[in-house]
Amino acid sequence: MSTRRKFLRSSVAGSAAVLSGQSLLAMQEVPYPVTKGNPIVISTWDFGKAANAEAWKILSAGGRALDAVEAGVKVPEADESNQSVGYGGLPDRDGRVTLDACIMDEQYNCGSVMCLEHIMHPISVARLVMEKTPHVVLVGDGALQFALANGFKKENLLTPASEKAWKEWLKTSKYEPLMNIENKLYNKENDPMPGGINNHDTIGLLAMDTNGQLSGACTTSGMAYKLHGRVGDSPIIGAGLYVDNEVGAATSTGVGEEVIRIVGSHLVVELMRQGHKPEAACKKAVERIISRSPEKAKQVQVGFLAINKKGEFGAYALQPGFTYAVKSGKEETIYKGKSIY
Ligand code: SD4
Repeated sequence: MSTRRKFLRSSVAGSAAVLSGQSLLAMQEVPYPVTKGNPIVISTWDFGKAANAEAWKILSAGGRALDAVEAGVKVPEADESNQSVGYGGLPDRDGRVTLDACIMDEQYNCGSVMCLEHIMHPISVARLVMEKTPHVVLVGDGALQFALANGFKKENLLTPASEKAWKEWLKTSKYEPLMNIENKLYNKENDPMPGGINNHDTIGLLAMDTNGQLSGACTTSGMAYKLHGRVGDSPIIGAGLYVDNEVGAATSTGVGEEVIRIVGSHLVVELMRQGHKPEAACKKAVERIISRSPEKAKQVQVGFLAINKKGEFGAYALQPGFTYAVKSGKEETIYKGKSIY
């Protein structure tokens, strides 16, 4: 199209926008052009690298972002050395491994399971909730019953290493979630929760496929040694994960209670809708946590990770120590997230 014709088209669209609400909506798409043909996957923490690699197999073959995010997070779910997600996850204070996961696609469909026991891949159960039921969330026994009815195998997810860590913790039963804070608040010698809590991470993974479609997944064993039945932000749509295919997607990690209070991931997406770049949107969400819980915010870790429709990404955390992994046609990188403190 000639420059002149392009100019005419945009000025017609511009004047129409003043007149009609519908055109105004169309105009809103301008800051978020779809980057077709440039798939990308981003995920929380260093171990996101292996998850990204799995997701990338699907994305680079032209597959759907939804399939990529599910395949990606299944890697840490099945990794017994990862004590914060799926199999091998640290148990609650009663010694039970209870898992939380959710998934969201490019059409605002979403599914979630909370406090699910005995199932290696809660993310796949969450996807089935989304695709095969009229519901969004299944919890506890109901989620397990649904999983078993759909062919999932009942397994023991408590590994000897996690059981040992839990028994060690039982000696003091002290619950102080100072997660992944890479500063004076934490050192191994005075670890209040020995046995892995300070390496306790959730995986939130966001992907854009070759068609420019976004999806996300988030899965965790939650806070180690939590009260039985406690659910964090991770499986809560809007808190631990949100995908708005018009604007972008966001996910979170850290102390879920603080994220739930501000509906963090949805907030990040709405801030991107208002024009903020992903990193700035994540920073503003972190600042919101500080403004809501100023004292608590100094003690705990929360990190947000986001991507917009241009494929731009960014992150921000309360404390130093938050990392995230990125894989695209251009790079395979682990970034250090910036932090307020
Ligand atoms: C939760 N947000 O259950 C999760 C835990 C987590 O890094 O992300 N840990 O609150």
